[in-house]
Amino acid sequence: MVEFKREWDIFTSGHTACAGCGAALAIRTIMRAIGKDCIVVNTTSCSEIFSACFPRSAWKVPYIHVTFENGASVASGVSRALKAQGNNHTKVVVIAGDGGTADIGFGALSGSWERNEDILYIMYNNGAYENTGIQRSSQTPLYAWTTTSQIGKEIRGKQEPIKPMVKIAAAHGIPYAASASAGYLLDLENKVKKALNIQGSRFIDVLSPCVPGWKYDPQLTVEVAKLAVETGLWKLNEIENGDIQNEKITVQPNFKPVEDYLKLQGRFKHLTPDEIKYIQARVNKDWKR
Ligand SMILES: Cc1ncc(C[n+]2csc(CCOP(=O)(O)OP(=O)(O)O)c2C)c(N)n1
Ligand code: SF4
Repeated sequence: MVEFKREWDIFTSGHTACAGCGAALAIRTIMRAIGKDCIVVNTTSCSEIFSACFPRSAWKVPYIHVTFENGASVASGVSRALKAQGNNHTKVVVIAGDGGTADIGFGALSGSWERNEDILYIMYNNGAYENTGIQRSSQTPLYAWTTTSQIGKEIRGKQEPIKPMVKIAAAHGIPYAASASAGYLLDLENKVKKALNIQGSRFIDVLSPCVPGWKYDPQLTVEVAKLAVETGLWKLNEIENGDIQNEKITVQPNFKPVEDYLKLQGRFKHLTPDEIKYIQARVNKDWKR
C-alpha cells in the first residue's frame, strides 16, 4: 500500500469538476507524478473551466490558459524560451481535451511533433467536446450518442471509429507515445514518470470517463475505465521512437465481452445485439483473436 501525502498534490481539491470526473482523477495523478518543477499549458476545455476560473485556481504550479487550438504552439514557445534561459530542468506539460488535441489543435500538435519539441503533451480523452454540451469529436467511439451524433433509424450515433492518436503520434517518429486509462492509475503514473525522463516530444492519451457525457452512475468511473481495458476496447500501450512493430502492451486485457462495458453507459443504450456483435468483432480483429 502506497502512503498518500497531501503535499504531493499539485492539482488540488477545491476544483469544480463533476463528481466522478475521470479527467480530474487522471490530472491529479499526472500532476503528482510530475511534481513542482513544471509549467502547465492548459487549453480551453472542461479541465480549464473546473480548475482555473478567476480568482480561484486548483494549480500549485505556473499555469497558462491558452485557447482551444494552440496548446502545442504555446508550449513550443515556452519550451524554447526556457532553453534560451539555460533552463533544462523545468518540464513543459500540456493538459488538453480530445477536441482541442485530436481535432482543432491537431495541426499545431503535428507541427510540434515534426519539430520534436521538448514537450510532454497529455490528452485526457473523454471522447467528446464535453464542456460545450457533449458534441462529437474524432475520439467519440463508434455508435456512441452525442448531441451531434443522434440516434435514428439510419444514423445510429457516431458513424466513424476513433481516430488512432497514439499510432498517429508514433508515425511522426516521436520518442514516446502511450495510451493510459483513469482506471489504471499506477500504469498512468509510471508512463508519466517514464516520459519525464525522455527528451523531445512525448504524448500520452488518457481515457477519462465523463459522467454526463457517457451517462453512467458517478460511482462507476474507475469500473468503466477498467472495463474499457479489460474488454480490449482501450489498449494500454507504449510506442517508442515510432517503432510501431515493437509496440509494448502494458496491461493485458482478459477479454471480457464488450457488452459489459457498453451496458453501463447511456450513450450506448440504443445499441442492437447486431451492433454490439459488430463492435466485438472489431475488437477481436484488432487483437487478432
Ligand atoms: C476556436 C474555438 N472554437 C470553439 C470554442 C468553444 N469551445 C470551448 S471548449 C470547447 C470544447 C472542448 O472540448 P475538449 O477539448 O474535448 O475538452 P472537454 O471540454 O471535453 O474537456 C469548445 C468547442 C472555442 N473556445 N474556440
Ligand atoms: S462534464 Fe465530464 S469531463 Fe467535464 S467536469 Fe463533468 S465529468 Fe468531467
